Amino acid sequence: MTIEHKKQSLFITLEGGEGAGKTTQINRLAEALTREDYKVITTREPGGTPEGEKIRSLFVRDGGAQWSPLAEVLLVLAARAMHVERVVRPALEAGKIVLCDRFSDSTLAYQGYGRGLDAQTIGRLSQDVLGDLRPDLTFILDLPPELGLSRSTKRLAREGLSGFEGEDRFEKLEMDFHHKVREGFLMIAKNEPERCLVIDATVSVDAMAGAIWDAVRKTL
Ligand code: T5A
Repeated sequence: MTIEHKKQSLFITLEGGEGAGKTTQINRLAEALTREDYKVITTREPGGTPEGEKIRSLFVRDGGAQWSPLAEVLLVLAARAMHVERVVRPALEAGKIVLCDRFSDSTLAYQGYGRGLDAQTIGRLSQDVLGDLRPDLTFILDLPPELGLSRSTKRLAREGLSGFEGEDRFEKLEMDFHHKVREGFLMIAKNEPERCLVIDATVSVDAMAGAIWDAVRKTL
């Protein structure tokens, strides 16, 4: 017996500061959609392809490196170019739902609002990589950075990772940076209310999953 999967191409991104619960919520959403017979892929940035994962390690794990904000954008865009071409576009063309842990809003929030690179430069450099591709729906998981960082630190400790072994590069940067990133995400949501939905990430995993599922169901 062949199982008929529902065909619907939809590009959903989850964004937010460190430890906001993106990975947890992507897994919950993928389970819910799969139960309803949608074809789903989950992926992440930086990363999503073998080449992109190499850039992720350079970018995230190399705690000694002092990349300039422009160099950081070029690194994430190199990974994104591979990811869009090899993973995201083919999956959407095949009628799948793509759930992506971070995408272009992270570049604007971290390198733009956080590190001060101007939005126009980021937009211009991103243009050839993205073409007409934009997420259909973006969840911005919002919480005070102090809470997110304490969740991330606990997770890394549970996994036995610390120092340069863990993906802790940005978590070492000062709180002021994380506050700017949070404000950046909220500004993005304010500027594009038809695409972005802010989710309170201070509540339980189940409550967050419920709010996300309600919004996705309306879009399907
Ligand atoms: N970056 C990325 C840029 O600077 N520019 C870019 O363009 C891009 C794409 C890597 C870094 O790259 C930067 C941003 C980042 O610094 P990442 O790995 O996605 O990005 O970074 P993190 O946000 O640090 O990833 P985390 O895995 O730490 O956070 P998640 O995925 O948001 O959270 P999750 O689900 O792993 O949860 C963290 C912990 O909290 C618990 C979980 O069980 C887990 O232990 N938790 C909750 N606890 C209580 N209540 C809830 N509601 C909870 N939800 C989850």
